[in-house]
Amino acid sequence: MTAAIRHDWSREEVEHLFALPFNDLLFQAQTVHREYHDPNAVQVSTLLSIKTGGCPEDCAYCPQAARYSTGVKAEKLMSVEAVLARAQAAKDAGASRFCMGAAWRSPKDRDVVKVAEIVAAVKGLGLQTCATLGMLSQPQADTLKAAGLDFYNHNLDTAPDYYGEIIHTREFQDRLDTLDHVRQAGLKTCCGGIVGMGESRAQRAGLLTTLANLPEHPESVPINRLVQVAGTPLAGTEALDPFEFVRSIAVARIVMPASVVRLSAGRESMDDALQALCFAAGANSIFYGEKLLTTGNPDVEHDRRLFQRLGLKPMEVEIEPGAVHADIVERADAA
Ligand code: SAM
Ligand code: DTB
Ligand code: SF4
Repeated sequence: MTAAIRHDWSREEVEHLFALPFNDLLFQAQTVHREYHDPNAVQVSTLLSIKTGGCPEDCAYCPQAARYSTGVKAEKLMSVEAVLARAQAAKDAGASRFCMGAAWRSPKDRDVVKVAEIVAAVKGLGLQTCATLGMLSQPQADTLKAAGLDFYNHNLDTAPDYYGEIIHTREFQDRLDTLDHVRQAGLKTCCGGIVGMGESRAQRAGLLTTLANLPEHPESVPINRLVQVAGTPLAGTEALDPFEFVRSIAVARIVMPASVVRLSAGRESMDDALQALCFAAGANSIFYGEKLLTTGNPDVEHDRRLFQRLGLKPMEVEIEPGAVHADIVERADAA
């Protein structure tokens, strides 16, 4: 019987999944994975920080918050031409989605106009587009959709009852509101969180329960393992047991069967065996390319070799046509 798409998970049920013997949990996750996905296909996204650092927020994990001394220099929004060159390189290297991140609490309307131009141009290269720009109003989400944006990434980050330990400059409800605007605009959602921030297992279950009980499961669910960056309040947090990370992936797979679950930040410090376990637990997406936003990621040669050794192939994705304006195409040609 195919696993149902449910939105009524209780935290106790999800905690029970976390507590299963490891092999039983992986078997269940792998079974669900095969019902909904090709188990050997992995979606490949490349990230680019299009506006780095200087962020007014206080997210305790983040190297881009202006208030922490992390060595990240604040930069202005990149030009369309500069972003296009990076997007083309990502496409040439084999990525099917290009994800653009900006260190904003929320963009100004004039920023959204500029990002919309960037999105339309990247879309014109024949890539899926994703942006993560902070909180969005409904009209801002609508503008990005009209420009050809496919996905918007906005994470819940952690369980509602741990959120106050991590971020004080905006509320959990603000995140739910942005996700609502994104869905209303007809964008696909990319929404997940971070584990290894000192939360309890029950709180990891709380994060995944909240994600699974959203009005619609996010199409893409990034599970990040905290990248500890010196200067952030979370630097020095006790490292999460690697098997607990695999369990988090497996539980995400089980509670959101049709979603693409991304083995997201943190891969640089994982060996190949741990990553293979994550794929076996139901992860079917990665960030590909030497850099995430400001921190490192495995190099592409290593990932190609890993795919080869595991018999994995890049997931074929549908690129929906975008609204491409002639002047943007001209710029792309010139870049
Ligand atoms: N400023 C926007 C926002 O916060 O919504 C967009 C960019 S922000 C860097 C995107 C996401 O990256 C965060 O929500 C968080 O989940 C993830 N992230 C940031 N720093 C991280 C770290 N050190 N380790 C793991 N994930 C991290
Ligand atoms: C997500 O869930 N993880 C990505 C992406 N969405 C934007 C970001 C990871 C950032 C890791 C820290 C850095 O490189 O700055
Ligand atoms: Fe700013 Fe986003 Fe980093 Fe929070 S996660 S400090 S909002 S860039």
